[in-house]
Amino acid sequence: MKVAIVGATGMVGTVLLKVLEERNFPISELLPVASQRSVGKQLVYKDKLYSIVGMQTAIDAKPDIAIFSAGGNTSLEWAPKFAAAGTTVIDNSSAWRMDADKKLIVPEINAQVLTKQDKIIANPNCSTIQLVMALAPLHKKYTMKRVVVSTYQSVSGTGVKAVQQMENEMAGIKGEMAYPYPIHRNALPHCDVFEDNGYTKEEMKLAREPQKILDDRTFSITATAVRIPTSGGHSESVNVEFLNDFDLSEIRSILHNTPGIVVQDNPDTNTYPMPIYAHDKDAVFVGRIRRDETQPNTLQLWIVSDNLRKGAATNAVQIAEYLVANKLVS
Ligand code: A2P
Ligand code: 11C
Repeated sequence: MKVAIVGATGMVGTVLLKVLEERNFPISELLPVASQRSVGKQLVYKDKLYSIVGMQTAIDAKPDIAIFSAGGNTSLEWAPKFAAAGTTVIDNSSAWRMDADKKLIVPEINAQVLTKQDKIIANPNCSTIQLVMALAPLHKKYTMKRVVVSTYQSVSGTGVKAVQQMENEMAGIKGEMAYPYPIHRNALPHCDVFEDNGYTKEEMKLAREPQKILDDRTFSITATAVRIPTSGGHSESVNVEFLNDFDLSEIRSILHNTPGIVVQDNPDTNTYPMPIYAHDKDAVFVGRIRRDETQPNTLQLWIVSDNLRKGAATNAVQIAEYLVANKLVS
C-alpha cells in the first residue's frame, strides 16, 4: 500500500507512525505530509529517513490510503481532493463524523458496514471510542436506555500547546496558555468550545457519536467532559441504565470476552484502571464494575484508555487493516 500520513509531525501523527511500524502495516511507499513550514524536513520510519512533502505532492502520488490528523479545517479542505484522486481517506478529525454520507467506524463494532465506495471514513472522537467499546457488547445484551458519563481527560487530547502549558506551570515558568485557566493543580469543566445548549462540543460528541456507531437512536447519553492535569490517557465514570436487568458476573464475563477490552476490577487488591498504566497500550480498560443501588437495571463503570492510541492512531490503523484485509482499497 502507498500510504500518506497527513499531519505526520503532530501528536497523533507521531503515534500513527509508531503504530503502523509496530503492527507491520504493509507499506510499499510512505508519504509523510505536514504544513508548508515542515516540507523538506525529515523523519524516521522503520530506520529509514523520509522527507516531509506538501499536500499536492502527496495527492499527485495517488496514495491508496491517507490517514489524516491535521485538524478539522485541513480535513474539510483536503480530504475530498485526495478522495477525488482515488485515495481512501481515514480522517481523525471531527470534520466528517456526523456527515450523513460518511461512516463513523470503530472496527470491533461496525467495520462490516464499509464498502469500496467509502472514500472518506471518519474515526470517532477519543473519548467516544473508549466509551462505545465498553458499552456496545452490553447494549447488545441488555439494551441501554440512558447513559450519564463524566470524563477526566488528559492534556494530550488538546495538543502540544496544552502539554507545554502544564509542563511550564509545573516548572513555575510563565508561557503561552492553551486553556483560559491554569491546568496544573486544577480541573477544567471545559473541553473544546461551548455550544448554544450549554454543553461543550466534546460533550455533544459523546452524546451523538455512539448513536451513529451503534446505528441506534433509542438510547440517550448526557456528558460532562473535564480536563485534568494528566499528561496522557482519558478516564470516564459511566452510569448506564438498561431496559433489562443484568447479573454482575455476566457483565464481567461479557466484557472479559470482548476483543479490545481488558477488565481490571478487584477492590480487594486495589485493582482498577488508571491512565499511567493505560499509557502506550491499545486496550480499553474497564473496572469499578458495580450495581447502582439507587435505581433498577443500572450499572456503574470506570473506563480508561490511551487517547492517542485506541482513541486515535490505533483505531485509524485498525480501519486501514480492515480495508486491506477485505480488499476495499486497491
Ligand atoms: P506542522 O508540524 O508542519 O505544523 P497537532 O495536532 O499535534 O497540533 O499536529 C498537527 C499536524 O497537522 C502537524 O503535523 C502539522 O504540521 C499538520 N498540519 C497543520 N496544518 C496543516 C496544513 N494546512 N496542511 C498539512 N498539514 C498541516
Ligand atoms: C480532547 N477529544 O481530548 C479531544 C481531542 O474531536 O478529534 C480530539 C478532538 C476531536 O480534547
